[in-house]
Amino acid sequence: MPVIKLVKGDITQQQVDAVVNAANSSLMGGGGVDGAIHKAGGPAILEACKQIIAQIGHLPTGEAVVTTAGHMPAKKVIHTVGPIYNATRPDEMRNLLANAYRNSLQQAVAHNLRTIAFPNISTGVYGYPKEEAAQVAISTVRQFLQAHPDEIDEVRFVCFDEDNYRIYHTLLSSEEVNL
Ligand code: AR6
Repeated sequence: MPVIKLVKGDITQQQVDAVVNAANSSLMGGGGVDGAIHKAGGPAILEACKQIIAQIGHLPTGEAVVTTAGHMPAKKVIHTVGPIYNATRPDEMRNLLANAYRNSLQQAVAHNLRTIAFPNISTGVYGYPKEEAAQVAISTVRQFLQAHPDEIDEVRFVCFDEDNYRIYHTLLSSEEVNL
């Protein structure tokens, strides 16, 4: 069975098959974890993103694509786009955030990437409440792993800020996970 792990730190330093990027639909880089990934991986990532955008125009919210990880220890980057939080549409927010996690995992399976590190998608600039986002992230990942027990070895939640780390620690410590 795959394991779920929790670490506090910088996703660009993770030795995994794939790190997930909380990008925007343009895939042209930005701040937060997106800026950190492009900086750590170097220009090869933006080059690959430009080629993808030339073909698809933009990456819709909830979808995911794979590029090189450039100079990072990871083999690949899975770019996904979380929702910009809108409190008047909570169901739509949950669905879009769940799609971002699920489609990232689907891309991992499609590219035979067996260890995947996720940042806390949408909980920075995009304003998704951290506790609710963590519940969506954990339940979506857990469901996916139950359905694909032989295709993924590890999902690692990489929390950069103390708030998210504490929330994930509380939610995950009641589960059979490797903390
Ligand atoms: N490693 C892991 N997590 C990080 C790192 C890092 N190096 N740096 C920040 N975080 P955000 P979003 C965490 O704003 O809310 C960008 O400009 C951070 O603590 O990066 O999905 C894109 O281009 C937070 O918990 O992403 C988009 O325009 C989490 O990453 C937009 O921001 C997500 O925060 C996407 O917004």
